[in-house]
Amino acid sequence: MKIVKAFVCAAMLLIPLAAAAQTPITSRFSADPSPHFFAGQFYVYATDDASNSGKYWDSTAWRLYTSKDMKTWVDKGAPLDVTVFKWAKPEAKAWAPEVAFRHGKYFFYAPIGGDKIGVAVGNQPEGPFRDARTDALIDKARDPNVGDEPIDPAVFLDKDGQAYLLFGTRVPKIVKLKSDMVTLDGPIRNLTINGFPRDDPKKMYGEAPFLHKRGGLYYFSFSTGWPGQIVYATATTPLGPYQYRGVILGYLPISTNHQAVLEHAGKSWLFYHDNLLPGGGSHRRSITYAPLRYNRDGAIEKVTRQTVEVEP
Ligand code: FUB
Repeated sequence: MKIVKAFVCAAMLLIPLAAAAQTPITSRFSADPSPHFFAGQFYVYATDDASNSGKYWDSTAWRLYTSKDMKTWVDKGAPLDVTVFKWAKPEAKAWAPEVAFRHGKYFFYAPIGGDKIGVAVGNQPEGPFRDARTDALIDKARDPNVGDEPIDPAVFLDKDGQAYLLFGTRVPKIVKLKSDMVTLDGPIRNLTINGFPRDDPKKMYGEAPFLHKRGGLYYFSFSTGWPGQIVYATATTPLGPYQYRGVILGYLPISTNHQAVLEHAGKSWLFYHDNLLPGGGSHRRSITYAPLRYNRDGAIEKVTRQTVEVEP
């Protein structure tokens, strides 16, 4: 009995400790993190769930949070909103952003209205950003093979200098970018993922494509749907084909899951959104992160969502 009591006490002590590990970076509802280390500090660009209607993801501006130590985060407001793109409807929804640094400039890839991706450019990571073109970089009405929804842009800059833009729902899309980062270079291709587990029909590509490289291997991570798990596949070339490898993060109690990997100073983190703030939900998400660990064979260890797993 004493042993049982001791175990229960220890478990009770562990609960707040474990829950504390899953802390949102901001008390403002936000989602779809695009994390970076630029100019000596951490930057997270995000979809703004605090200014949406609460019934849909219909906010029209993106948010930025910065940190020097990944513990204390500063809300830098809205570095960009859809009105910067004169070709966009001012009420068009502003979804999962991406930012890339090249040639001393910061490129902001902005999915607008669910059918276009714009690109803005700035000299500082916090902006201001101006439209880098006079039209959308990706436009469902103009470009072949963009799929159902050209959203969720992610940029991967390989060591050989070739940049790639990934995007899309249901079928992952990849296209080369010219060195200027604002022009497509060649066709939009489908990205092939082989080896999904046959016994799980829910294991498919949904959205949130992200590409990073480690030890010569390309890691393609994504959400499997609505709701979705974050899973990954690997390949020896950026264009694939990719081989399914496993789950990084399980289902969350919200309808979406959207991740990005940040690597800095030999460390690796998975940023994603969750339901961690009071009053939260599928349209009121919160950004958090967890360490990302690899096994010797290059497999990614599954990230434990501790707030759920220690629940009695
Ligand atoms: O935030 C709006 C949409 O929800 C994103 O584009 C998707 O990735 C999902 O997180």
